[in-house]
Amino acid sequence: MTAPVMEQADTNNQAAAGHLAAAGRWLFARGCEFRLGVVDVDALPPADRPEVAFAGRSNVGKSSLLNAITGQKALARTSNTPGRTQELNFFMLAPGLQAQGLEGAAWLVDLPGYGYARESKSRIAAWNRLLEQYLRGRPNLRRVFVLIDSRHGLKPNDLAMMDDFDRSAVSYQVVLTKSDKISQSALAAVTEQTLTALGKRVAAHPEILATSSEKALGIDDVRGAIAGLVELDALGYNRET
Ligand SMILES: Nc1nc2c(ncn2[C@@H]2O[C@H](COP(=O)(O)OP(=O)(O)OP(=O)(O)O)[C@@H](O)[C@H]2O)c(=O)[nH]1
Ligand SMILES: [Mg+2]
Repeated sequence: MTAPVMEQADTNNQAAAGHLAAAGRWLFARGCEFRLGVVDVDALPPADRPEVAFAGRSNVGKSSLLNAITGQKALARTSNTPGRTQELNFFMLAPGLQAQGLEGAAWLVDLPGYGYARESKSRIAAWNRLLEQYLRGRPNLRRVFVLIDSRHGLKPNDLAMMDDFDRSAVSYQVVLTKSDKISQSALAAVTEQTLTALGKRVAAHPEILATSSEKALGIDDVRGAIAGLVELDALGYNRET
């Protein structure tokens, strides 16, 4: 008896994922614009619409993923120099749409990277303080995507940040990056290890996504995950179109 029920659940999940991927493509086809870079939490834009943030170690591929999901090669600055993105950069998704009289579907936030070599203690402290203040000031933050290099898996500073998210009940989802750099079997192994490590974490999303910005893999999955966090109906999205 259980097998057909499981199959039905799988079919329903696949259908839901398909709808979200379509919604994600619709949403991200409506463009994305850089609005402001913030170095001080006093300068944060109003917390009045859904927000998702991208966090992760320096050089993990945050800015590249933002460029890939928005289809704009130079939207967020990318570089080979770790620590390049020093501010919180706010991007307005679908600026031409409106919901509840407000412009845009959501804020996408490119957070400064952490954990690059030779980082001073004072810089680590400043990063921690900025993140803490940011999280405290953003009740509209729907999810943080925690980017993890698929070649390296979870590192101590990733775990420390997730501890903070668990403690402050900030929902987060792991996204493996640079999947083009490893074999399918290595990707399966790191996925399994990561899922096991996330199992007991209260604020972790139970699914993880594997992506390559370079080869455009998993990009619709990230778009779909974001589409599931915004007010699609209020923004005028019609499933049938
Ligand atoms: N092969 C491959 N390289 C990637 C991918 N994503 C990013 N990179 C490269 O990794 C480097 C760092 O990418 P960024 O997107 O700048 O990383 P970041 O996380 O924004 O870095 P910081 O802003 O310094 O924290 C760049 O050289 C990218 O071209 C990917 O999917 N595949
Ligand atoms: Mg960056």
